[in-house]
Amino acid sequence: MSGKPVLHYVNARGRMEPIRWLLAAAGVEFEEKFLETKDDLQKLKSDGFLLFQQVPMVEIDGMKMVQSRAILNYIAAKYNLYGKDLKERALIDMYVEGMADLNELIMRSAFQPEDKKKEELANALDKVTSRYFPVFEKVLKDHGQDFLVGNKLSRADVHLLETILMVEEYKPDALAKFPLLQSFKARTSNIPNIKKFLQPGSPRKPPVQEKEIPKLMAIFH
Ligand code: GSN
Repeated sequence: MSGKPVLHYVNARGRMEPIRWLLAAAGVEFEEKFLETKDDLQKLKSDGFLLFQQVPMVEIDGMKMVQSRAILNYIAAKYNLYGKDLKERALIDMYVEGMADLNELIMRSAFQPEDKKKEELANALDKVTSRYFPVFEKVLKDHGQDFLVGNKLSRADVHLLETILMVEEYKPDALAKFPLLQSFKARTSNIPNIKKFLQPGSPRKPPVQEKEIPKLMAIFH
C-alpha cells in the first residue's frame, strides 16, 4: 500500500487520538475509517486484519499495525520525533509512559459507573498537578530549553501539549502554578503543523460526550 495512512477506530479520541496528534505534528495527512457498530469491528476481525482482535489499527507503509504504542513508536521514529540517540529516546520513553499512565487514569474515569465517576476524575486530576505536571515543569526549568528533550521537537512535546489541553478541559486553571508549562503550551501550539491541527475542521476529536458513551461501549464490549 502506498499513499496516506488509514486509521481504523471509532469517531472519538480514545486510544487513537495520540496517533492523530503525532501524525498531524509530523505533517502527515491521513484518512479515517470510523467503526459505527460492533459489526464493523467484527468485519475487521473476520477479515484477519486485527492481530489481537483490537483497534486502533493503522494501515501504513504496507502494514496493518495494531497496538497503539507500537504505532506511535513507528511514526515517531519514521518522522524523526524520537530523539537523536538511545539516551534521548530513553528520556522520551519515560516522559511519554508517564503521560500514558495519566491519560489512562483520566480516560478510565469517564467509563466508570455514575457513582464512581466524579471521584475517579478528581483523583486523576489531583495526580496531574501533584505528580505529573511538576515533573515537566522541572525538566524545562533545569535545562532552560524550549522542548523537553534535545532542544528539538519530539513526540514527548506533542503528547505533553495534547495532555495539557485535555486536562484544561476538565480543569481550566490546571497550569496556574506552572509558568514554564504555560509558555511551553503557547510555543508548541504555534508550531505550524500543530496550529493547523488545533483549528476547527481538523481531524482532532472533541471530548467524549456522555450520550456517546453507550454507543462506544456497545461497539467494544
Ligand atoms: O494500545 C492498544 O492498542 C492495545 N493495548 C489496547 C487496544 C484496545 O483495548 N482496544 C479496544 C478498543 S479501544 N479501548 O480502549 C478494543 O478493540 N476492544 C475490542 C475487543 O474485542 O477487545
